Amino acid sequence: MVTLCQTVLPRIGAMRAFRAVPYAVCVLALAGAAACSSGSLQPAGGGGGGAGGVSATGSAAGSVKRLAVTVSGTTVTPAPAQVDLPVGSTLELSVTSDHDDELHAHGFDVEAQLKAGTATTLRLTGKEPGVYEVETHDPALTLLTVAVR
Ligand SMILES: [Cu+2]
Repeated sequence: MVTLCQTVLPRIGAMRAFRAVPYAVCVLALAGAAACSSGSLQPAGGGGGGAGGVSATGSAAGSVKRLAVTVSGTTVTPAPAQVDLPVGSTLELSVTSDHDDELHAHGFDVEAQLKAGTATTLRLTGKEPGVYEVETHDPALTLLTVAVR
């Protein structure tokens, strides 16, 4: 019996661990969906990198970065990524959607109405260090995250 226990128990343990994985993914997804009211969150996938298409003028604090994002249905172009923004610098974000929507920059407390086909520009100046989401509400999409450092 001792041999049986020794061989069976680890297998059960392994199965439980395996079954726990979809749960963990689900909880993360829920946490992401609820992020709207939380104000800030940790970056999803490691630091570094900026969104494709970000251009910067000047250097470090006081500079202006520009980023144009297009929303088509539920597709965000360029794909959502993290943009680093030094404290005191400004991100000039231009968003064009194919439908009316609400644009919300967490942490900056900036909201704007998106009109289908018309570019809306937000100027986000980094003040409090943190990682903030910029999203739409209808449907709820994350356009990018801004890491103020
Ligand atoms: Cu929001």
